[in-house]
Amino acid sequence: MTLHTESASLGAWSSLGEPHVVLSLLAARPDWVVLDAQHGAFDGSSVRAALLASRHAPGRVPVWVRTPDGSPSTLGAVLDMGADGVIVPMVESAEQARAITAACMYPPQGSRSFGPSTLLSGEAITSMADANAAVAVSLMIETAAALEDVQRIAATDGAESLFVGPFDLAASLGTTVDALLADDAPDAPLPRVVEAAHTAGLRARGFAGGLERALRMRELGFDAVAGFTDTSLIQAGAAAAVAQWREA
Ligand code: 3PY
Ligand code: MG
Repeated sequence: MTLHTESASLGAWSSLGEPHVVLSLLAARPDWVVLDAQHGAFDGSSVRAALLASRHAPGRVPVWVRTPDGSPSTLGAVLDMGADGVIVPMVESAEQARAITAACMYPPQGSRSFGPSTLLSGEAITSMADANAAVAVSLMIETAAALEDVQRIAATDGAESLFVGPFDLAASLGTTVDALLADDAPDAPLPRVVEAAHTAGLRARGFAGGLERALRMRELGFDAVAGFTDTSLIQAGAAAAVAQWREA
């Protein structure tokens, strides 16, 4: 069964915490890029530097941040730095999801505190409503509890997408990523998340971290997949060079 449309987008995932690496990824013109501040090396200063650098890259694409948590202070700080979107890990309930989107939106939609520091990046906030409309909030579904509540989580006002973390989800369900990806029964975990997102009018996004898994996720109906990471590209390139040297 092939559900994907040609419009499914491909994202790059950066863990290394280095603006130059982000610019190298952007040079390949992916559809979007994620800076990983949960498990990657990005901290406040490297997120700020990478966001500023990426604004001046040719062919600007959205740059998102996967935050370490969903606290209002973390989300507000990253959005003030000019992130186009946030990917929030370990969302397990609709209540948690509502608190996250509220923290990302200025009143009346939410309770984000106003900080005009995106002026530093040369982009003034024209109005709070425009700023709210420009922010994309993606809620990570990566535990058995999140899967149980996935329809209510998807119905959260202000969410742009659900974002599957297959590695944590497989661990939480006591299975493997390969088994998760192989299962396309309508009530299987990944089709359930895709269906819940689409029914609520959200995008289904996810982490693949490799092209083969990314293509499979596209087949399963995902609209947007992070298909490669800076670390895996370096590891693959280094391994190929070493192998070529030893075989020659
Ligand atoms: C997961 O697969 O759990 C992720 O969070 C990907 O980074
Ligand atoms: Mg995870």
